[in-house]
Amino acid sequence: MKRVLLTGAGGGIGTRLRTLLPPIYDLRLSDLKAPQDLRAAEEFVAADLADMAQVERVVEGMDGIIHFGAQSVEADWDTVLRSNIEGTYHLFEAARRKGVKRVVFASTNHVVGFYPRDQRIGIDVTLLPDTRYGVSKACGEALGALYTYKYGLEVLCLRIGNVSDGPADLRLASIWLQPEDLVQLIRIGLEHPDLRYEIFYGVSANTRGWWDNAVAYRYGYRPTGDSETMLQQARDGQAKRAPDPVGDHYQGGHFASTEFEGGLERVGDMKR
Ligand code: 15L
Repeated sequence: MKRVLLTGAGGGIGTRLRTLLPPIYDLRLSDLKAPQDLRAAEEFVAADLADMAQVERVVEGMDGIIHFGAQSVEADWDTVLRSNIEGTYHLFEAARRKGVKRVVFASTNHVVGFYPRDQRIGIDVTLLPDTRYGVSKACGEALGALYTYKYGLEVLCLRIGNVSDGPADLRLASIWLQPEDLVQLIRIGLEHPDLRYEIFYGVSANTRGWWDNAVAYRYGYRPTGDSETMLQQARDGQAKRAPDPVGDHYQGGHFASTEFEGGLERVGDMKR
């Protein structure tokens, strides 16, 4: 794996990857516009994911793609439709047309955000998206499966928790992903010889984690981060949050409680 395209290079995770990945891959960065701090040694090609011709141009000549370009939180339907559903379709279709073999797709924990926090879940549970954003990422996972089985791409979907230097509240302590562990996951996605189509949770080895990431471990993932070492910081952050009975119940947190109609008793928990 030599030439790798990173979409969403100007976003929060993209910015971290611009530092962490260059020792490993020859990167082409892309986003709607160039990061302000673009360095002379960095290659940047602007592209709007909503425009198929631009996406084809940016994937040309790449061996692999790390696809982080997206609307990354909840938004109105037109926004998620254009950026995340049509945009991800363009990305996979352009990869097929241009012969790019591998795609690492940034999915999210919000495809399963309506599972309660006291339930440990694997990757094979019924999807329960907590937002239109979560629905759009579930569509991206499905597109990845289609392009793998129908057209021979190889795709890793990462249901990412929260990438940061440390957890800002207790929910984030359960879903924290240390940036270096994300790099391990990306390397499996781009380099593992046995990978065809898989879904992993993008999460570190948090003592208070909610997700069974056995499939990732089978591919050799060995996370080194555990948010327990920063628990006090998470507790302090939590103490500053307003109580949120719905958000505090579900794994998706405030993504789940935003626009939620009625109380928790209305729907109950999915029991499988
Ligand atoms: C996500 O999918 C978001 O992209 C990120 O900004 C975080 O908010 C994260 O989920 C989360 O669940 O906290």
